[in-house]
Amino acid sequence: MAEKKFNVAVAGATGAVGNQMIRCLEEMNFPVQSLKLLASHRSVGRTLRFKGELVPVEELKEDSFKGLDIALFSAGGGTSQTFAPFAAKDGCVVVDNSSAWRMDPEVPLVVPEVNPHAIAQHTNKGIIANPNCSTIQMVVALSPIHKKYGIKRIVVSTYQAVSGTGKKAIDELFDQTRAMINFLDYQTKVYPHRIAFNCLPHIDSFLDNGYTKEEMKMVNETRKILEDDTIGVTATTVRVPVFFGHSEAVNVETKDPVSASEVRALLEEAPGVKVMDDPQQNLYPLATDAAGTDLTLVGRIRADESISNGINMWVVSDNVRKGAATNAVQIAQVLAKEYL
Ligand code: NAP
Ligand code: 3JN
Repeated sequence: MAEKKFNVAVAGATGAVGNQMIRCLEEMNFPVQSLKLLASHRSVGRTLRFKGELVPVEELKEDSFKGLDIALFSAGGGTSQTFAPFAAKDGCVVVDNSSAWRMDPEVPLVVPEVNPHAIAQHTNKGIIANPNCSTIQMVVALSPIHKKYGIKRIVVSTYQAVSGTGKKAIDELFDQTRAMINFLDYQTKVYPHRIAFNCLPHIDSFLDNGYTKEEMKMVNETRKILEDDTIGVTATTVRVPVFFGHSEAVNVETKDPVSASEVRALLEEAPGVKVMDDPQQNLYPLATDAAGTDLTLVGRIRADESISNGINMWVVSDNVRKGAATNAVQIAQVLAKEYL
């Protein structure tokens, strides 16, 4: 029987994530019947390439989704909040990359390696949420440990690349770096401080509890995806002058005892994970190893000697690929194969 094909839209197609979504649909050979590219009115007149063809960018409108099966959204939370319901009303299932729907109890929040079964709940609102990039790579590495040993508490610090903030931030790091090494004045437009040769302990806006929204996304999304509200999670999220690839220092306390070698063996077999852990040979994951790949790289696995059941590890992934576009297309693959 011929493979079923789907009418697909990418909303936010001209952005850093949307562009990568188009590349992922192509690379992952998603069965696309037709592709509609949507962005703001500013991008009308532009074309983007898909499978060798130039596709025009259209303005995202309420009636953009008629006759479509799946829409991948990455045009910001406000845009998703407004337009995802119009897509769903027209029978087009939305895979949304923003935070707009993630914590809605009726909307599944999915990492295919961890909780693919949740995709069945797409029928509730016609929307499936893609988690935050920092959450995705962490739960890919921690879910096998949680399933086998039970996780009591997670303490995470992130080192996040500027591509997480989009196209303008990539340009800002580039421009500031070039200006500084040439002893020229630099401009600060995207971040509140210089990002070149600096680390900013500030991602997204600050909340009343002293944490940033990014930090609280990691807390709440991790519990929802691992389906366990008893897990204690605390996060410090930091922007670093790296273009692609988020790194994370993750400390976990498990319910049952587990050794570093048991964690290493478990992660060697885990879906979507590559263990790179031979410190004597200077082997540990780097952002430059992750960039351009779809794997979550784990290394520096060692016992936390300050507590009984503690493990430390270093977790790295490409934030624009597995942290956003690849995860969204993987969700769409399961949706298309098993539910549509
Ligand atoms: P970006 O490079 O700035 O691109 C933004 C995209 O949204 C562009 O295509 C832009 O179109 C479009 N857009 C903005 N306002 C719009 C409107 N009113 N109607 C239609 N399209 C509109 O940003 P990005 O890095 O790709 O991120 C986009 C969104 O993806 C973020 O806001 C966030 O919600 C989500 N995201 C998620 C993760 C994650 O962790 N999973 C990571 C990064 C981003 P124009 O070019 O026409 O302006
Ligand atoms: O900063 C990063 O590294 C990830 C950024 C994610 C992001 C950026 C703007 C808006 C998000 C997100 O996915 O949580 C959002 C948002 O939709 O809230």
